[in-house]
Amino acid sequence: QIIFMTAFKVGIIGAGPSGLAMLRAFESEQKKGNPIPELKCYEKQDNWGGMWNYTWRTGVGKYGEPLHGSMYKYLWSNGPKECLEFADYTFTEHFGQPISSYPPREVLFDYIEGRIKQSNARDYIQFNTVARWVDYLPETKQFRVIFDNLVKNETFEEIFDYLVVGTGHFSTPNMPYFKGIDNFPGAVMHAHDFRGADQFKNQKLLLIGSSYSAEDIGVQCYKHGSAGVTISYRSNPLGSKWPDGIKEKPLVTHFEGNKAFFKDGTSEEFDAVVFCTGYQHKFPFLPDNLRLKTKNCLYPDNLYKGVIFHENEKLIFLGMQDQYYTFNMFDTQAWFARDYMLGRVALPNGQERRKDIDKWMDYEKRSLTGEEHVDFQTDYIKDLISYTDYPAFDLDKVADMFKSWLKDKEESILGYRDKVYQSVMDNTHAEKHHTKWMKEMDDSLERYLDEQPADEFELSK
Ligand code: FAD
Ligand code: NA7
Repeated sequence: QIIFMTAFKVGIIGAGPSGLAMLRAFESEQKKGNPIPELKCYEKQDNWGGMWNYTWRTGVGKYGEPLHGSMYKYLWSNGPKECLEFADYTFTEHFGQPISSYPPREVLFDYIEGRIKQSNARDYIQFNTVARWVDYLPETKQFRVIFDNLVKNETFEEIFDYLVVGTGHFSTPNMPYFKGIDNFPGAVMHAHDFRGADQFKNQKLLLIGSSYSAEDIGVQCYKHGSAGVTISYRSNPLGSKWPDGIKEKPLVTHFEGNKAFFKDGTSEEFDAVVFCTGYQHKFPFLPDNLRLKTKNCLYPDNLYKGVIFHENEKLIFLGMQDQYYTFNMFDTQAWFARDYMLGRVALPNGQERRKDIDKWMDYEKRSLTGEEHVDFQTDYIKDLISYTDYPAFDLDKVADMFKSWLKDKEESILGYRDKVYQSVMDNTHAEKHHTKWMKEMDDSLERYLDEQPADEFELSK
């Protein structure tokens, strides 16, 4: 087979779901017999999958690099899988049978890997290689990127015409200071370093923050036997119907020894503190003028269509938004970026791009509730899809599923993962998991695909 290359070179940093979506987008073009550019992808971990590639390590990796992973043992999808399903590779195609709507991490990793393994994408990826620094060369309109091959301990550089950054933004902790925390006698960590609930068994736990990490770490620790969980919020409580053993309090004001004091004047003793205070968008390899500067939101400033950097249109960012949609949103972004690089999507002038960005940012400002946020991201994806040939799917139905998911969580924060949904990609009805989520203590792929309920499984061991 003759593979035609267009005469330009694309560098991709990161082989998580976003970077892999970029490779897949080009691959689907190549399969049609169309020319694609020369591609190179660099990944600092020793495998693909990004966040879904679990690591037991904390702090730094084997080669002394800041560790990327923030996922933990017993992590189960916190949204229905039907909302993140790839349009060109369904769960049923991968597993050959219906599975439940909230699979554990290893199962989702297997699914991500299943799609990419069908292609020769691995040949384009250099693992254990970290992007150190990027320079833009205005004379040639190219990027010079300096990398370190961590295994060989060697530095090298590459030149690219387009640079795609897919390095994620849930890795570098945002870690505020609270007076007295310096002398707290127990464990103090950020959610990024949380590797599972086991170590907090029989402990009284304080979680600071009131978003996804606090909600899930709180519920996980409750499930796996913590003595009590208190969630401390800055703006709004999560407001779930908590079981005895989980409660919410306003923000911590300070600590004295193992005692935390709260804004409502109460105080309580704790064994451990986990900061669930979110993450920073961090790009230590990008110079100031190429760096995306944003907090976690649905439409970061300076990204045309959420992907093309406003100050330099040869720089592309994928997956930088806060996420309701995940894998299929990264796909639609990658397909858009591909068609833009191939010259099929015309880029409006700077003023028009600014106007478009402002329009979306205004829309985000007007979106206040969870349901409105879902509608926002649905409309964003609809807009992106309209430019490309990414397989169309019923986004309104996916939005409805997200809204039901929000209600399911409201009704039962411990039981929402037992609900099942229907795929909009191939109409498969998910099957209820053999064991209720609260009783399922084993999150392995092997156990997940086993047919027996928890009690029988225990007996057969
Ligand atoms: P990442 O998955 O973060 O991948 C980025 C990749 O870039 C990594 O492999 C990293 O090693 C690499 N990289 C970074 N810097 C460099 C560098 N300088 N040089 C080379 N490589 C580099 N989403 C869901 O859909 N469902 C969930 O249930 C869910 N749960 C989550 C739970 C947690 C605790 C976290 C943190 C996230 C969760 N997410 C969930 C969101 C998750 O981030 C996305 O699903 C997805 O992994 C984002 O893909 P990405 O490729 O953009 O980023
Ligand atoms: P998020 O969703 O960005 O939320 C961060 C939370 O941290 C949010 O509740 C913030 O409160 C809170 N925060 C931030 N700074 C502070 C300070 N200084 N004091 C108290 N509270 C603070 O991050 P998550 O980690 O929960 O979720 C990220 C992803 O990980 C997500 O996709 C999941 O699937 C997993 P605020 O509400 O702004 O007052």
